Amino acid sequence: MSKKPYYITTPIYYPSGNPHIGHCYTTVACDSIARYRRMQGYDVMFLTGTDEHGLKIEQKAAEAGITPKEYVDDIVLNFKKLWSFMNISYDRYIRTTDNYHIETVQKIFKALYDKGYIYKGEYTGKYCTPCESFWTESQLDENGCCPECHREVTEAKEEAYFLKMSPFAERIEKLLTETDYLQPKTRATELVNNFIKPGLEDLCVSRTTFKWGIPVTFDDKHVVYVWIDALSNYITALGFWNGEYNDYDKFWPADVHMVAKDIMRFHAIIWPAMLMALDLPLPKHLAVHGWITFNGQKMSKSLGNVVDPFILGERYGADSIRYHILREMALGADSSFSNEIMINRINSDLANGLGNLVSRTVAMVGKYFDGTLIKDRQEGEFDSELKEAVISLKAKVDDFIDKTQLNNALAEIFKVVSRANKYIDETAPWLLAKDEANKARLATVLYNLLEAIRVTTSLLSAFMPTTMPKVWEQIGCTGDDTVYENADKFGALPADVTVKKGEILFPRIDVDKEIEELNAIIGNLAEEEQEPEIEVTPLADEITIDDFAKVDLRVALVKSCEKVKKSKKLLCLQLDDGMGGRQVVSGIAQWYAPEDLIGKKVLVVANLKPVKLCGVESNGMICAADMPDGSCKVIFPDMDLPCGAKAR
Ligand code: ME8
Repeated sequence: MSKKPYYITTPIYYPSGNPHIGHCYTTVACDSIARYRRMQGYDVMFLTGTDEHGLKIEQKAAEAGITPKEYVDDIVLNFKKLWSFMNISYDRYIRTTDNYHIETVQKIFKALYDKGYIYKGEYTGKYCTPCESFWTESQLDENGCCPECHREVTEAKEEAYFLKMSPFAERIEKLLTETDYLQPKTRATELVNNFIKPGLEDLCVSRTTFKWGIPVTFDDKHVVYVWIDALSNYITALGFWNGEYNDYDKFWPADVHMVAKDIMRFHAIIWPAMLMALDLPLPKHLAVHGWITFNGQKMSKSLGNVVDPFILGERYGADSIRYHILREMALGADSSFSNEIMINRINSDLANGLGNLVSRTVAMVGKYFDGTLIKDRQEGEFDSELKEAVISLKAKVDDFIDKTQLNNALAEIFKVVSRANKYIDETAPWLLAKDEANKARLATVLYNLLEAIRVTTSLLSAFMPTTMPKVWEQIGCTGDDTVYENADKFGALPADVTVKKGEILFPRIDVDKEIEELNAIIGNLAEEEQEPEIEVTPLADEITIDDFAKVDLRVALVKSCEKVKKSKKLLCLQLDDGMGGRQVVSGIAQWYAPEDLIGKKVLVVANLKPVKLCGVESNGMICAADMPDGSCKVIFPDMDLPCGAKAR
């Protein structure tokens, strides 16, 4: 039977500077999904690459005194080196300077012109060179600068070709609001309100002010706008209108394009419009994630606050970095990067959680059975609970993979890891070992643990592909027993399995020492991360514990969130508070967009008397910390805390 095709893509990155942790997130997330789909039996095409044209690259190359191609060749090598270091299993790598891509983009541009969707006009507008984006006056930030990178924009005027957008406005609005193309769907409102409702403006799709781009074949003063060039990669890389590959019919439309929110507009509006104009099927899903931020700003090349994944990977192993960034980022929200949080997570989840589970179990099989379990069995207390958690795990992970919620998939797996560690404490094998009469029970307990390890690591192997095979070697997996088909079965390992003690999987890190060393390496980067010095406000009057007990603080999940109409400051949040839900209005709209909060857990003052703010009822208050610059930061509790949990 032929396998079902599955096509997943990362954005193609600008090689205008070396890759950083932000780029790693999308690539590692796509890689994990690609690996998971392969385990599920799909025929996967996982595409990544580099977007190598544009003014920014032309300028950087000129500064370096080399040609743009020489400049990008060098950086592309670093991207490829990083992907190999991070164990990224891409099936194809596209460079937009590849000849087949260039020729196909020229054909696409000409076809759109011939169909009457591209026409010649004149462009005047604000242009941000670092972002290569034109902005309308109303899109600029409060200082009249680029809304993305907040740098100065310049007035630009040029003869240009335009892509008609209005013929597609209605279909695009429906695509965003009535289908599940965009994930998370909550972002659709923002796009529809900001770009479609005010009237979709025609898009300027050619440039005459620089040369480093794909020439328009029928008007050689012009080069094709980088975004038309770049977006086309998703089909040119399959062989669409070129002879380089022959995979278009098999893999198009794509199952998932994954991107961060900065380039959502291009993928949610412009790319569908291009495809509609070409009469081609639309991709099935666009998964949009937030940014990895550093001191509250998007980590990016142009802001110069890059964290080097090579340095981190070499110290902790690529799998630990993969795990940390995937576990931290909730789809739709930003995730702030901190070395300290990363190290603590590696220690708690990987060293103490999974690593400890494996080493304790393998050591006990070694100590009590000389490495090979006996076949005798005796079921006992706690077994069925552990088995149930193990057997039901695969379906939960499948579901989260389908929803591209990788952090939740990992959380589910690590719940079972914790359950298994708890099972060791509950069954106390070291006590069982004291009496020969308990041999069968002891063998059963250890076998159950090995099975829990087998299943969790089978599923984890998509996320941490380097380390899991090392675990399998230790727990005596022979091959077939770790396959995905066996991940919802208990009992795949032979009853008399033989284990093999191996290296420590995730050595515990000394946090203080490590932070000190990282500070020395990353210098000012890490220093910036230190807590800002703030003028501490004087303490309020003393209260008694009884006074404090009157405040009922609860953990709640933000299920949805929107701006309160006619208010610049207020957001209205719908919370799952474990008590049937509640609506809270919060004055944090200046600092948070709704999608920064959706899916996150917050602390809410739950017994506050209801009030109406701007006519909207508020039942409680979201806890936030005051910042020295007058802004506010919401306090996000650990995602593992259950909704409704009382905080003290
Ligand atoms: O936009 N956090 O390329 P790019 C999370 N060439 N993800 C981040 C990130 C961060 N701090 N920084 C970058 C381009 N990314 C275009 C794309 S596609 C047809 C053309 C990731 O190098 C994220 O996926 O600026 C974001 O969408 C992408 O890198 C932008 O990379």
